[in-house]
Amino acid sequence: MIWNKEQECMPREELDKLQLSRLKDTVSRVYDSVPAYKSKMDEAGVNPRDINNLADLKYLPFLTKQDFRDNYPFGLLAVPMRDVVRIQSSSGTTGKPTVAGYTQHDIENWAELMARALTGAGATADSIIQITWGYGLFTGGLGGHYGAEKIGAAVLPASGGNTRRQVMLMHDYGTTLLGCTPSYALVMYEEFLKSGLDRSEFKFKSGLFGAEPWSENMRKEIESKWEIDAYDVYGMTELIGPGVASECACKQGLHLAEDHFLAEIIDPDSGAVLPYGERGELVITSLTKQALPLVRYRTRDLTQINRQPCACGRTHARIQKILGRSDDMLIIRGVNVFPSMVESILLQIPGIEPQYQLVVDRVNNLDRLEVQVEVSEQVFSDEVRRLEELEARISRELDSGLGIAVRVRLVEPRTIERSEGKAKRIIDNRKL
Ligand code: DLL
Repeated sequence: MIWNKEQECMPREELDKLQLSRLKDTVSRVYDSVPAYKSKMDEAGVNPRDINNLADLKYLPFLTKQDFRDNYPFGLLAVPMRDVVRIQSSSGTTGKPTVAGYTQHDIENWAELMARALTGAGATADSIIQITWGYGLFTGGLGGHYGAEKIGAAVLPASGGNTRRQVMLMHDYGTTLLGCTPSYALVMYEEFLKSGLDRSEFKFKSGLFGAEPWSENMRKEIESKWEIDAYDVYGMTELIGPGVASECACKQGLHLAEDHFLAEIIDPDSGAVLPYGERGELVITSLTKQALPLVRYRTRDLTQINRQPCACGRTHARIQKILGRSDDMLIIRGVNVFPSMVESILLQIPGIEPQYQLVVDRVNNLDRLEVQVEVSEQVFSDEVRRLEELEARISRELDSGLGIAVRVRLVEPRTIERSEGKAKRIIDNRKL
């Protein structure tokens, strides 16, 4: 199912033309109305007239999180506050929150993009959509809400938390589609098991999950436990919120809304644009945003772009499932480790739960990675010898999969902290 065929299936040539005219407009607007962009561009010796085709984008300077900090809270806005109808912001775990502003037109585009994402995940006007991303300054809740309303579905604005009540709502109100973080979908599953309710009494068919990295094996886990189809949605506060890219029924990458965003992949160290198909950092330029246009924003998210035609008929390029953030990458004795790699290996081993944490310490000047994994109730009641065998097997598979020695610690069921939003996968004691 496709929400907006005209835009989502636009022939490539037309899309290129549309992108170029929108790019030129965006670059002129930021140059004329945002002093921070003007001074960066002047310093780099480029101006809007230098942008004559899409490849000229590479001459423009990058925008980074630091620019958001330097211009906190509203310095990057390209419209007067009287045109702003909404302000959202990120949680700001590493310093000041990142602030995003929206005009009415931006809000309408955002709803359109989330309508596309939800449609890709199977939503129709007949759906009952439970939004369990947090409502508030976080973009998940309201983004999902507006998209669901645009489709004409019935929205349950449950917001995050109170898992028991969430499961009750799902059951009693006949939720067909759930929007939340993938880790929370599993927390809800545990609660469902505890509830003693019968799966056949639920109408739950599919889920749209995002806001944190999750592996293909995590998808399988969620799909087989809940017996649903699980789809990925990507976004970030600065870009607009969720809906920048999302999966279709093929589940072979996330279609990037190319009529609204232009993507590049760069080498995170050198900043050089990488050849098509290589994996690197995603850099996004917005094409329609009014309040907070972004030119070459470094997302820190690592992925690759696929422009092969997709069987669903959409022409928009796909980004591969996000591997992780470059700043979530652990460097353990020189080897790069992402939590998503650990997750992918762990979930192939029977008897363990998709609940894990990476704990990094520095012992005698050497980094040590301990992976704590929950075992299933059944395995936990096994003999000690069996548990030791399982621990040894996990160690072996992680060692060979990651290329470094990892300590493994099996922990009791339900001991790793559950999150209602983004799961905390890393505890890095080296920084303390
Ligand atoms: O997480 C927006 C969102 C809400 C996306 C609901 C999807 C669903 P932020 O809090 O600003 O915004 O965090 C953005 O989260 O740069 C990625 O590192 C990560 N992220 C978001 N979606 C995905 C995903 C929202 N599908 C940051 N896969 C991004 C992997 C994701 N990582």
